[in-house]
Amino acid sequence: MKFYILTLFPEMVEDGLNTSIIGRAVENGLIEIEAINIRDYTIDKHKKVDDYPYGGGAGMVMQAQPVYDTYMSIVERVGHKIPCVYLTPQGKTFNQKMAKEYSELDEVVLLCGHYEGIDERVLEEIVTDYVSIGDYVLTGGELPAMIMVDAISRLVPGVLHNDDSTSQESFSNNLLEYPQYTRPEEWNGKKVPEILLSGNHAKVDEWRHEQSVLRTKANRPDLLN
Ligand code: 6GU
Repeated sequence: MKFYILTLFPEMVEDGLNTSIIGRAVENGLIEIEAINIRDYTIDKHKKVDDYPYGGGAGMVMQAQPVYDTYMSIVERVGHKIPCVYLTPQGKTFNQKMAKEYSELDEVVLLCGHYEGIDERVLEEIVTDYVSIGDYVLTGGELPAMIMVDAISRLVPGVLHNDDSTSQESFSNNLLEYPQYTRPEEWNGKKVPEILLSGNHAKVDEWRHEQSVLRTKANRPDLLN
């Protein structure tokens, strides 16, 4: 799967995604991440990419031309249009189901806005999906784009060594995950729950499911119908 990230801060995205599991997935060729600087496509002689909002108001708005030309440079290079996600607090809230759906695409463009947003006319031309990562406001779409890349990439086959580890995890069955323990058996006066040492897999599964339900009731009752 290939991610094209359109941003004014490509190094932020590159630096944030070159580590750990995602960095290894890139090295192994399972995913590809190309951060493209929108400023490289402005035709303004001072490399300007934003201007004052028509109608007045605070802040600056990113202009249509550089954003459009950045997206079209990809379309021309690959020879076809690619789904384009605009990261915005006004979008649909990102969740595990959406991550799974995006992980089945071959290519996606993630468009990161900054300042007070992007000229609506170019959004109408190129954007296919509007996505938010939650009900709070960030200074730009870069962190949300990185979050999407992480959540999507780990569902691409081969990225996690244990392909089964995503089917049991939080949200995939509308339950939060059960607690985990590792050695030592006793730490700080606290013992690992006895059942986990029993070797009885049916009992362990039953206990874990109970714990998942208890956690979900306590922390995320909205997930239980
Ligand atoms: Cl996608 N962008 C910005 N700027 N703020 C956000 C967001 C996105 N999602 C939640 N807050």
